[in-house]
Amino acid sequence: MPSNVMTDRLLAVLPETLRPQAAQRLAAAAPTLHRLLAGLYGERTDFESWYGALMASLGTLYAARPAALQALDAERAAQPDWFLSQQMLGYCSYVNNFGGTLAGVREQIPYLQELGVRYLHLLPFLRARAGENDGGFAVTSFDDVEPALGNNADLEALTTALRDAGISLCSDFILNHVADDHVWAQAAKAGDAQARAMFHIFSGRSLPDQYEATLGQVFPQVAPGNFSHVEAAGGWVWTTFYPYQWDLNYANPAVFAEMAQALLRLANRGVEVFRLDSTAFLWKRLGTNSMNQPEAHQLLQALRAIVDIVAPGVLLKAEAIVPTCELPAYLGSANAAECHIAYHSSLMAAGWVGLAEQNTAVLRAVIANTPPLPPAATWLSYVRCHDDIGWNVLRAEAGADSVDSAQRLARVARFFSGAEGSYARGAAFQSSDPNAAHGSNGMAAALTGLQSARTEQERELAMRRMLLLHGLALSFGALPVLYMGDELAMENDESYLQRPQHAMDSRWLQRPRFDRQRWLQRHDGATPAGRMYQALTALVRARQDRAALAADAPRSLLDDAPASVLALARGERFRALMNFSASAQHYTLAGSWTDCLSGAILGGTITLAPYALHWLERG
Ligand code: OTU
Repeated sequence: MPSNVMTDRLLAVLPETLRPQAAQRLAAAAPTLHRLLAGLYGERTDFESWYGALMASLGTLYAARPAALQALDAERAAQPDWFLSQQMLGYCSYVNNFGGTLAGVREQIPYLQELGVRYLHLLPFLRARAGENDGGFAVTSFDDVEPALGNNADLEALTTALRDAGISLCSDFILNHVADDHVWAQAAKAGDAQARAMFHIFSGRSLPDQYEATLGQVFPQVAPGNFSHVEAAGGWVWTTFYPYQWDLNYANPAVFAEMAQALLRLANRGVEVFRLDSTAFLWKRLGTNSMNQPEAHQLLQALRAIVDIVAPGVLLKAEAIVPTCELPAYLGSANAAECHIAYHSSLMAAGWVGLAEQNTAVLRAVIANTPPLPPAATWLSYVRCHDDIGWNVLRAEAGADSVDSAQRLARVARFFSGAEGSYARGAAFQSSDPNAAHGSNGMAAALTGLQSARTEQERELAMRRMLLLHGLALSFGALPVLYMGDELAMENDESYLQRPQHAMDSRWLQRPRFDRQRWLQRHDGATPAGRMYQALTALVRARQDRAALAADAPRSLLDDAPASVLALARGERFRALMNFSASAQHYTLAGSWTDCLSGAILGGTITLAPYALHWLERG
């Protein structure tokens, strides 16, 4: 059947007024969508009728899109690079920790505005599995808010209020797996064949064993292996993460169609950005680690084409915690656009390596391996997030010059666990072997030594380390996202050890409740909270009016700095100098430069104090 007959199925459900615009979007994106889906599922005899039904369901969701969101779509279609501005700043938190409920988060909007936030990522707030649920990453229903946090009306009220305040709401969309009490999993356990086909279920160990031979492990200690025996399902279920998180089977087109529609229903409630969780794992292939497979990219590109047709104001953000060389593909290829934003976890982790080693070699290697991006796409830069800092993404960069990268990264992990007199107060994640590197946990204030500081000098150095990493995230050329609590220098939260369902997962160390006391102190420079808040907001403001710091403005790594200093040029007129060393370093500037933060005029050979951050502007 020719594909214009198919697109007619979408147009047929739309009111007359929306048809010309829809026809335009279809002309631009439907051929790509059809090609991608035919590549994935075209061998099925029922492919064309399945595709036609998908088109009709997309039409229904298009017609249901509220007028205010249609207007946003039009605005953003006219300016597709809107999120690359240096005015963009993100903030990330759990709903319960930040505002108690979705309604409580609404009350925090003035604070977000004060900070200069334009993008709010709320960690999973959809109905999650009862009991253990990996912080909400085990979703029971994509169509309901977690009752403890509110309901769909609260969600819509929040997205509306945020939009009015110029803040886009980002929601996790956990597309790799569902909770074992999602209706599909329940029906699969009850023996429903269609539901079983939504998952990877094996009756015996033969195939799971063959897959395991080349698979990695995300939680080797608390959830070893990638398959869980489920009596009711009559076999082994693929569970990359916790045993109660069942991986979806995207080789089944029904999974793709259902998930795409679930995403659009949330978009119609006003979610503007989707953090696509665990994107690397969507496609399984025997004999590989089943990560970053070409089909995973085709699925994401198909999702992008659907968003471009139905809700082009929406952004997709890839969460793929993978080596640097695998990252660019998540932002698209010459053939098709993919996500708009991708986490740069190598850059994040390399910043911490820089602190531990007082050397920027790994950071420089990561930056050298970071290619220029396609238009209207960018990295997400960050200092911390709710997960561990995963070290293994740096295996390639840490192994340059025949250094043993595993040993090197294990040393870094030990450093952040506080070994050998280090100032850091973190915890190793998922590894009891001190010679293995997996990840490290802890709030930024704990990892930079603020939490352990006893003297004013120690506090000062720790503050500088915090600002150094934030300065990198804010000047790199990306969409920077602050992690709730870091702006107030909040410390580790050990209370998870008292909660049996969390005690074995030390990522909870960096998931504290918003500290009202520190918030009240934020304008008092005599407190650690106020000192951090003032210094950080000064950086944010300095960034806001400098176009050289826009995500897509040119960036180059300068090679004229000492090994412990990272020198970034943003065009001809802007330099960021970052000293990762505990000792003063020298750097020679040609011409005269103004320090954007202190106003000082600098030139010639300058001295960079320990852990100093300078943003310099020519003239
Ligand atoms: C994501 O992360 C989430 O950010 C985690 O909070 C979830 O536990 C997980 O998915 C399952 O939903 O590799 O690319 O700390 O980096 O679990 C996906 C390890 C991931 C995380 C890892 C992860």
